[in-house]
Amino acid sequence: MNDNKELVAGTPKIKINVPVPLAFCQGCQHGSATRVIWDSLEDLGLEDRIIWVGGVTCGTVSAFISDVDAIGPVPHGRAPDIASAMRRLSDKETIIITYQGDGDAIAIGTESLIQAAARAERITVFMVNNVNYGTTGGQMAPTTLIGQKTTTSPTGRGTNKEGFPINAAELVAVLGGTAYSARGSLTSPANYNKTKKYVKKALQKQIDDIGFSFVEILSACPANWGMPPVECLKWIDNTLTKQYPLGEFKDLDALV
Ligand SMILES: Cc1ncc(C[n+]2csc(CCOP(=O)(O)OP(=O)(O)O)c2C)c(N)n1
Ligand code: SF4
Repeated sequence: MNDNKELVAGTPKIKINVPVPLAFCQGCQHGSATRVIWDSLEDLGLEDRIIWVGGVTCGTVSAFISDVDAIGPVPHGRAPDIASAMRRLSDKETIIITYQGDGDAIAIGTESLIQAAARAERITVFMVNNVNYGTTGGQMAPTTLIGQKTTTSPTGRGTNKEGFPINAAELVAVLGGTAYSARGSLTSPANYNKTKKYVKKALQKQIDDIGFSFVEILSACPANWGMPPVECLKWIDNTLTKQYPLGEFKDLDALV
């Protein structure tokens, strides 16, 4: 390449290398959520130093479609526990991440997530929040919006019996062991790039040995939301972000 030219695009190093079609529904954003993490790993030169712990989610498949070292699906909700054990058994050069759904991370796995953050485990948890249990047919999750219809809240989530949504990124941010917490979306190139910035910062906290890091990624689930993919993106921008605002909730250079 001519020395005066800067490479602004190219073939990704981490590629999908399975000879079978992927299992995602049309317009599902697990693919984009995976890619924003892969992009960030490549930018930081981490693709050969990572272990990807796949939680139980439609996105579990992301763990196995590239050459990135991965295990999973691990028992439902327990990815932070497995990742913590790996952290303690690995050298510092190894980067340990989990890729989880919202049901995995903040329903069945709440205890594992919160305790890993409180212990300041040097791991990075990515929680892909599509406000329902996608894999099993669109049941209500702790993240489901008030009034949102799901297969187990057919008239809309009420607050009397079903309670209130959980904002994981804000919740994790208040824990002493958390060095970084943020929430991004993937509804536009600008939002993809912002989310990528959050993902890279979260990984950097682990590289710098500062503490636990967490990124929640809002993600469309057209099949269970009953909307065409483009409507899903608008719904995320106009409705979902009212309950789940985008941005950074904690960014520490050292734990206090
Ligand atoms: C112990 C246990 N309970 C229940 C299940 C069934 N199960 C599989 S995936 C899933 C929900 C996953 O939802 P979420 O984490 O939100 O990810 P999504 O599929 O929406 O990406 C459930 C309940 C299971 N696999 N293991
Ligand atoms: S059910 Fe939802 S989360 Fe699962 S693959 Fe389909 S669109 Fe994606």
